[in-house]
Amino acid sequence: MWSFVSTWHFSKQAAEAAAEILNRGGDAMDAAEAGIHRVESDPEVQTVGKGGFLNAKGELELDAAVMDGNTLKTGAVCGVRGFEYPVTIARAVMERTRHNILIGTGAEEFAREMGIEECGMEALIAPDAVEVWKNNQIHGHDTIGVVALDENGKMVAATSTSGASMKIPGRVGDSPIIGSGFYVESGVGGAVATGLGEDIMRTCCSFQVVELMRSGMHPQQAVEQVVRTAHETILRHGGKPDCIALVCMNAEGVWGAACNHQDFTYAFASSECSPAVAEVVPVIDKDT
Ligand code: SD4
Repeated sequence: MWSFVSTWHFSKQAAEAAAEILNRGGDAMDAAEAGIHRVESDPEVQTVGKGGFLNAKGELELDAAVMDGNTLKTGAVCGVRGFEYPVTIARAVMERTRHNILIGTGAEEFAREMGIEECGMEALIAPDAVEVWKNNQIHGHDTIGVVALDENGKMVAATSTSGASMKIPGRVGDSPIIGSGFYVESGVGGAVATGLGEDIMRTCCSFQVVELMRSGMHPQQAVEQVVRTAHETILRHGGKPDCIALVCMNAEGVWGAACNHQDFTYAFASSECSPAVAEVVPVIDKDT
């Protein structure tokens, strides 16, 4: 039995790529990486990889992470420029260094040393993203986050994003931060987040979802509880919650999804069902 869940409708292509690997008994990390590659190289997706939203200086800075639920090893990169597949650099950080996170030029230099293909930042910048930047529009942010379970029971979480549009250069969101944007432990479960990183980080959302699943809570109840609690905690401390959305999966391959805003979608696939997309009804609505 294998299972896969990922954030946003645009990740259906990731579910398809992952399904090809998981269906033939492949590894959850290979499936997660291959799935995310599809989205990173799709210029139509304006919030991940090629075609992603630009920072305040008109540059494209990318964040990504992976986590292996068998070993609890993680690798992440922040603010990487000129590489089409930041998730692959993140995987190399996990597999080939003794560190968890590399940033900016250090991450880029490491990627070159590892022989990871570099295309230059210009090749990744789409005309639409330049238009948005020229008009000084803050156009939001979305992350692809995936949780995969393979036939061997190995669970993996991975993320990739261009982060918040018009961000201050050097800004890092939740997506490459363990426990906030992603967390996974084989035999327990995994979770990934999308939304405004500043809010997701304050409330350590992904780790909390996994801990609730560890206590035996159903994945759907766990994500709903964490979204609601994060939202209410920010409110209680005088903040105004922005978008918070999560998907998760337990060790049996059962997934859940929850959000505090309209229009959140996710993709899923498993050994029992073909890749498909579903829309989530907000558990609480930040706009009402
Ligand atoms: C960030 N959480 O950098 C990411 C962006 C995102 O929906 O997922 N937005 O804050």
